[in-house]
Amino acid sequence: MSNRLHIEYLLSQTIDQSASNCDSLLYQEYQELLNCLNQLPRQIPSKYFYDAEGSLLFEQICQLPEYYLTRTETEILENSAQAIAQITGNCQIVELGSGSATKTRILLSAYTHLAKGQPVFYVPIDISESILTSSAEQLCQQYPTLRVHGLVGDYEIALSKLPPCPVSQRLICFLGSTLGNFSPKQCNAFFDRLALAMVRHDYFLLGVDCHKSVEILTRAYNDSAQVTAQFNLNILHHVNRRFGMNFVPELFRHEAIYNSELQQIEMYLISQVDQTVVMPWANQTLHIKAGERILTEISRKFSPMDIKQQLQAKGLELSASFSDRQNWYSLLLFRRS
Ligand code: SAH
Ligand code: AVI
Repeated sequence: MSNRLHIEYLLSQTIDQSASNCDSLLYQEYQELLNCLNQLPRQIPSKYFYDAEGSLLFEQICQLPEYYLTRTETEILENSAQAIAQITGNCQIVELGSGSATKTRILLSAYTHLAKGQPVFYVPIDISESILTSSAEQLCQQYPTLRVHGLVGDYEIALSKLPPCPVSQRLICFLGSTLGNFSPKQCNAFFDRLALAMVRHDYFLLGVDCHKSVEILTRAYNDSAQVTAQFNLNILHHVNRRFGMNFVPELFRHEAIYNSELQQIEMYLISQVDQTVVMPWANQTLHIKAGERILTEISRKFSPMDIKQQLQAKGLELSASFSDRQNWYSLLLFRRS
């Protein structure tokens, strides 16, 4: 199996606090976090949800009755994977934020079937090393013709460092409505990077959560088993460990609200007391007041037509779109012209 599985690291995995490490990605991340925490409202980038524990909690979220996104996208993929493979033909499949790649298996089954015993090339990219390596190993076992080249790191960086494409085109997948975690400005910058990474006739498969009632949306992010609350609080454990900070997660509570003006779920951690948090490498102390909120995630909801127009402006044409019966979720296939 080892010659079919290769894992590459784009991020420094060790925490080096020395001044000589100022140029490292980790130090840049620390500066970014410091800037975010000093904004109003204070923020923590949502990529820090995903340490090993956070990835497991996200897997639990995907099973929750209130979190309709995963099962709806799964249903759409089951109904459309063969058609997608037929449209694109054999491709190198690149997946941004692949996670456990559970839904991706539906696509991989369609592509391995199409390839009739020839190798299928899969490039999963994820910031969470544990989930990426375990899913890559499982996939190699499940699909004997699969060649996996995993990239551990930020998918925005990875887009400019993709391994060579051994077949005539790429299919870049971005599932799970992870796009919704970008602000409109970040989304626009991401589309620019994406278009730059693609060559003529490459494909882009995007899964997005659509507008729907506020009740359904707020329930999905405030589940009765409190798994989303644990997921949200885990971000503090992760930044403590990663950057030597001393947040006390027990002094915060989870809240998710729908902002109807911006059409997005906003997830916050609300401080229950006045407290101070030390940012050791910057020699800075944060004074967080009781009731003050830290924004940990936005989850935007979309109209497929808006996305179509935005990507058209970047040179990507809509080839096909798939939805569920209630139009709660959309799977959009684009081609670079
Ligand atoms: N695609 C899967 C997982 C979605 S959860 C699904 O649809 O179920 C979002 C995934 O993106 C997580 O696995 C997380 O670790 C990863 N992720 C989040 N921010 C990232 C970043 N900046 N770079 C790379 N991966 C990221
Ligand atoms: C990964 N991302 C698309 C999820 C979402 O729905 O925004 C993360 C999540 N946050 C809370 N629940 C799930």
